Amino acid sequence: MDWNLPLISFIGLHKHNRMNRKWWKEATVYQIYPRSFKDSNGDGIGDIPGVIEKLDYIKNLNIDVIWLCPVYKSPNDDNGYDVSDYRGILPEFGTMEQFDELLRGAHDRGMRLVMDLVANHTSDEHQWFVESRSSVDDPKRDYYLWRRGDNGTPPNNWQSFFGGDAWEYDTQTGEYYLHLFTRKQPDLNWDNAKVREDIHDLMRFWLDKGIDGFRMDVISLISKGGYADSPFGEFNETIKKVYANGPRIHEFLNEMNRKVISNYDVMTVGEGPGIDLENGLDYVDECREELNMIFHFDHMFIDHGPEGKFDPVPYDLVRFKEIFSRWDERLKDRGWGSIFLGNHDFPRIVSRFGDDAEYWEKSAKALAMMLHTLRGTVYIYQGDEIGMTNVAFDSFEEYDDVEITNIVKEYKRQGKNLDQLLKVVHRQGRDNARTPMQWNKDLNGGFTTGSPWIKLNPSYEKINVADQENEPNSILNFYRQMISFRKDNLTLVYGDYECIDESHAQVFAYWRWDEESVFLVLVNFSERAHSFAANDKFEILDPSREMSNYSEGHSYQGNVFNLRPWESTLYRVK
Ligand code: ISL
Ligand code: CA
Repeated sequence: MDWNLPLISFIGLHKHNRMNRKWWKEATVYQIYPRSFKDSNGDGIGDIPGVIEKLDYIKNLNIDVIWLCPVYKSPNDDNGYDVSDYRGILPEFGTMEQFDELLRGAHDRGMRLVMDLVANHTSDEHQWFVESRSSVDDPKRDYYLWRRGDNGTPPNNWQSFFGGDAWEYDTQTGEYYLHLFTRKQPDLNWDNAKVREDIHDLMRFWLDKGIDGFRMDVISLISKGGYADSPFGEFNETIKKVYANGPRIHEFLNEMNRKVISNYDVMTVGEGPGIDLENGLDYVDECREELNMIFHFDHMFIDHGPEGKFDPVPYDLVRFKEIFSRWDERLKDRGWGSIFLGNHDFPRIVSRFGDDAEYWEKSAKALAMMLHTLRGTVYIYQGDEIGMTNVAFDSFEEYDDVEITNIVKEYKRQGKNLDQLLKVVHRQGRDNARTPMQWNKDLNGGFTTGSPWIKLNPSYEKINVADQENEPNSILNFYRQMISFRKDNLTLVYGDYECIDESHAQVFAYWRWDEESVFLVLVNFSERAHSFAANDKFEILDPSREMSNYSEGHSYQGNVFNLRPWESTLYRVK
């Protein structure tokens, strides 16, 4: 291949990418679920001083940004995603002084801190709701979505994300209020300008303290449309067309950006059920001035069957690759992507997309390589950097998550098979990601000296930070190297992306390139060996192997690479 041709196109087409450099585009973000991270005082609950204790650990992982899940006052119906006071810290997590210390500690180490903004709904114990529910003519009545029922039945057929009606009848005033999540999470009425101003104010409160941005919980849901029955049988379709992407969503986000966000050097990432390839760019197109990034769920719902997450089906790698490729294509030069495979709402990534048995270590590293070589900001969920796996508790009593509790109730009501459900919970339940962080092999994995709020995954004797600190070839050290390799090679951040042989059902391979370098990334998503032929987009003369989960024995001939089980290798071709 003639090198001159692609070089010309590099200069012409791709140089401007670098001109739009932003710290948050180059960042690797580490998500902390504080309840399960580190307990400092032996009450069994992770807390802010626990996070402070571990700041050096996070820094040594080469992290740039910490995203802290909610630490606000909350009755914890949904583990903090039900806020009762946006300006107060939940006492079991610590005090505002300790929060300030955490923020300083992160900044002193050259890291940034992003908080979770949960503003689609509040807790029913928030003062606004307490007042709102008190009478139909309370000044706060219109802060929430109250409707008259229809002859003793709810205003419409909307269903909660966690099962059951999305409307709760309130005897005090004889009306229903909307809650897309639990009945203790009433939805705010964003059409009310006072609600928006109050949210803007509380955002300023945190930004003025110096935090570095927000992850915005279910932000795609804040604008509600009409209140007609949903005509769709399928829940995901209902989300997209009825609950999410409402008529004023972009007006609200643009207003928030103009009035609040644009006054600070911060990042925003909106979480969005109902966001897909069709509408995603509307949220992050740089010229629209709404959000920097979104979390879409196209790949996270990939194994959901017709009945949703508790009806799992095997996932298809071709489809998986397609999702990443189509999104890259859609956002290219216009908006910015988020690269993640898990969080506190989903199973452990190595159990879900890798192999948590024989090829545990290899596959965890393979996923780490994929995360750090696709275009977009990288998000790592706590524990994935040591390859934490799913947990399989023996009974429902050992689970805590309200989503699990609700589905169990629903199965009982319908007389469905609970043994079967337990197996599905082992695979899909959110508590897979919420068992405590595994620091060492001492009592309770070093998470707490007391009795943990949720049991540890017994795997902590085998999978823990302390062991991996001492092992040069550990998953943890692989993450460290991958993160810093990406930072040193901005081609992996900004460079173009092209999938090779998209229809290959076992290997995910792609080119990343710009005027500076050309990389070839090969990830074998299977326990079998494969010979994989790269295309001739770039000439492969004497590629240098930069990163791999196999330390030796690499073989290739021309452009054909012999990949061993779960092998992932990154070559520099130029
Ligand atoms: O986990 C899910 C379904 O099993 C998702 O649909 C999830 O409910 C959705 O992505 C919204 O998640 C966010 O808001 C919820 C909260 O429970 C989640 O923890 C949070 O990440 C309500 O605030
Ligand atoms: Ca504690």
